[in-house]
Amino acid sequence: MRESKIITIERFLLDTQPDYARGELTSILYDLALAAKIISAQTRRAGLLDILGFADNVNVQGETQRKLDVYADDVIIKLTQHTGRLCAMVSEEREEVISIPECFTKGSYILVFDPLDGSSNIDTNISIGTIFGIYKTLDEENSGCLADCLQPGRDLVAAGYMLYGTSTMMVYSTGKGVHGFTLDPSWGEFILSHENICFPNPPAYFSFNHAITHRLPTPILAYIDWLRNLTEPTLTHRYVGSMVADFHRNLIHGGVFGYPAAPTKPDGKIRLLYEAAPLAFLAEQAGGFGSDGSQSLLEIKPSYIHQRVPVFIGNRFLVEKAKEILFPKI
Ligand code: AHM
Ligand code: MG
Repeated sequence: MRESKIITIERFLLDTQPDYARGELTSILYDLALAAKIISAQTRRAGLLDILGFADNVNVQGETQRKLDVYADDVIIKLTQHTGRLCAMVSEEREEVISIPECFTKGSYILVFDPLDGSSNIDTNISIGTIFGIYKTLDEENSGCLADCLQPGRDLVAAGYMLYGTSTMMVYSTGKGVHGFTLDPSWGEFILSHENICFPNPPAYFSFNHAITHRLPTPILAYIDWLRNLTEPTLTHRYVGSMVADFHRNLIHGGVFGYPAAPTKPDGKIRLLYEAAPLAFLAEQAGGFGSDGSQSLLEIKPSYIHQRVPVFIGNRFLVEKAKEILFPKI
């Protein structure tokens, strides 16, 4: 008989931390789990606390920041910048690299994050999430300069996301499989609920925004048609509009999420550093693949921190088919 166990995220992190991490990476992940609890609590009370609606600022992407975006960004920075583990951060909500204030010790890791992915869904009570990636610095001095932040996804030492959905989950990988934890709100603990997640086969879903399909180039339309007409297996279309939620559903049930380039969005919409690369890292760890249509998302070195990239991510054979159709061998 299989003995059942209750394993908290803290216990799992301590038991599985990589040898080289010396506890530092483990503490960053633990701080992020705490950030997830705080953001989740605020998300649940959003309507009551008059948090819904827009903050006054427009972020670097030209999008109006919602109050919860600002809150989530603030929580992550305040929980991590003083710990002596990080030497720089990049957030979707901040134009420049975030330096660690002089009064705090610098560490040897870089944290990149989208504090609240899918924020257009906040005021309609639809799942949203946080995405993060963690890199090592490139130099011994822990300077935390721009070059440290512009590393390809292949060099990630850890990545993950938090999903604020029907339950709150934290899913992460340090390069040894993908593991998911569900928050028990009454205990305030993340409990291991999904160990060693792999994309199942056959997959069940494909996820594209069909409102933009009329603007897409013919080869992309041919690929979407291939997905639509697949018979073994047949795929159903689902699109939340929060990439983290679409990715999570497809990770659990199998499928592919795509946000291609279009004439109006020549580089696509998804940000490489803190959205696409962390999810591509998780996808590979779960037996899947993430590509920009021609190459692995993990091989692309960002030229600037808010760079956008076309994205196809999910079960490997579904993603590889995109390249076959987009770049046929002559
Ligand atoms: P955000 O980080 O500002 O929320 O934007 C990214 C989101 C993704 O989560 C989602 O897949 C995409 O934008 C949805 O875009 P669209 O509404 O064009 O389909
Ligand atoms: Mg966002």
